Amino acid sequence: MGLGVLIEGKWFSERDQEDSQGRFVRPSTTFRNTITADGSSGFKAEPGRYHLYISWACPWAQRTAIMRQLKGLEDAIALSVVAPEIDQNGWEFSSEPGCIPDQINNSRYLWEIYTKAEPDYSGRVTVPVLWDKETATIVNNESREIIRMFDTQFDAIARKDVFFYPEDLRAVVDETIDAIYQPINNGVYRAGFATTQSAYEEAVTELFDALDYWERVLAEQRYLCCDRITEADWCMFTTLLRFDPVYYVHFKCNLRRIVDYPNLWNYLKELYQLPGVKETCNLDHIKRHYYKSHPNVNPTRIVPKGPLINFDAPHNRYRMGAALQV
Ligand SMILES: N[C@@H](CCC(=O)N[C@@H](CS)C(=O)NCC(=O)O)C(=O)O
Repeated sequence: MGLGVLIEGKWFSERDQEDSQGRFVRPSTTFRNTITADGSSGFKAEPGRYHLYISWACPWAQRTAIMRQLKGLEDAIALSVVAPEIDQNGWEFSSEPGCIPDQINNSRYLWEIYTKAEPDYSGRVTVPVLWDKETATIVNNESREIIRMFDTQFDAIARKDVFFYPEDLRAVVDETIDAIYQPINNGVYRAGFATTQSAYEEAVTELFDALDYWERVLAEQRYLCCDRITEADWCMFTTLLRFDPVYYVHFKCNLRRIVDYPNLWNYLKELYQLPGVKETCNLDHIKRHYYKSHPNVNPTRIVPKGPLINFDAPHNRYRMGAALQV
């Protein structure tokens, strides 16, 4: 497969990731502690205490980078960025353009962070990783939970007064994040990593049914949950950004492109153009990661030149009413 795994603290460069029907199965993440504003969880929101490990290529990790940026947490939570291509050693730190080496643990590979946190760790080594310098452990490696913590627990530290989980919308935000996860965020991977025709077709059908549904929603309202940007929009955004450059070709999600959906496409451009967001969009890392890191999907590891997409082109979402200022 080309993706590795830690077993009792030892790195192995190959692992299986499909079930007996050829369906891609994403195991759940393991570090699930929370940071709280008052420290009641054992991890208090404090400036300089936490460190975020990401890849610009990864849609889950980019969610956390976006939230850090939009909340104005760049000074409070420092960043390390791995190299885009995964080889037999998994994610690797580097000083090539766009990367930021690990100045906290001085690791060469990301798996070293996992074994520092838990010497006998068994499981996948994924980004994002939120590291606590004080207790020298991983607080959490689940993007959805990390963005929630940045959004709701760092009020006293965040430089910007924006919220993406408003009290009156909490249920609908959670439902929407759930609703888009399996068919869309994970759906592109289920299509791309399927090893049987039926598993692929199941995933691709569910994916496009869901995109068609949200296209209709966005014809009526500006964002996924209402007329305000919420965490659900950022969960959707990182998948849409990669769709035409990568998923359409590499993962065979090719019934339609995002540019063929007028509402999704304009919505994608609007989110991309909000201040701070495009700084987290590294299409070079994104393309190199996918096309070069999955040799079973793309054995030549050739990265296509196109498509030519202008995410900065004007969008038409203003007609839908006021946007949140970020
Ligand atoms: N559930 C995790 C998923 C993270 C994830 O799967 N990250 C991928 C990159 S896109 C990864 O690090 N994969 C390496 C591997 O599977 O070995 C989250 O949302 O944070």
